Amino acid sequence: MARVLMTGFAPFGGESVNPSWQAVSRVAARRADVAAVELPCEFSTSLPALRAAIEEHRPSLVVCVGQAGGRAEVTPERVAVNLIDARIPDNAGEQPVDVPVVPGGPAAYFTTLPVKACVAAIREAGVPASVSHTAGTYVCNQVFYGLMHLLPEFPGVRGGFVHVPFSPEQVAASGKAAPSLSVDRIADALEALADTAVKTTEDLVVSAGAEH
Ligand code: PCA
Repeated sequence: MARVLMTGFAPFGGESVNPSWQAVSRVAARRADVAAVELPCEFSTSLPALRAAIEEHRPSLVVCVGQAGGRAEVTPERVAVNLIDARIPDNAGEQPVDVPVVPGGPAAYFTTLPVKACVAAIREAGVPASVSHTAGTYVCNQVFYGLMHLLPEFPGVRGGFVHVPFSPEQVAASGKAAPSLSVDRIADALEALADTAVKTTEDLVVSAGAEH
């Protein structure tokens, strides 16, 4: 039985691949203790798919991963907000604006991953990383919020969300001037993150704050 469940997303926004799914499936191919599941980039189906994956794999750690095109680093997310405000339609053509992920739910949830220790471990593995304080208001934030809302049903299970940059192939295919990281390096980062999260329950007390 897999100890760690990693999810990635289907391609969206006109892309033909999503490095989050490419990287988590690569980690699962490398390691018997990691299961990878692809989530649809759809507001109506992503959270039922996440619940089904947790019920199937019964992990002790859940790491959901998504693409954040334009970011240059692997960024463990600290906080999920109870807000959907879609800039573009999802893969089902839905574009909800200013609706909660969970009606009546708390405004926000914090990750239960030790994000600072994870960032230190990812850097140690040679991959650029930093803590992020916003997962946006699109499907990734929805999945992150939904995960943190769901986890109390699974006592002892910790989890959180990580955004990753474009892959070099995506940047080359579109000609956009955006930073990128190879799928192998993203996979290295996710392995370091999972290993650290499994063994670290108290996060490092170091500054990772931001003024903006
Ligand atoms: N990134 C999007 C949704 C799916 C993905 O990989 C986001 O950041 O919301």
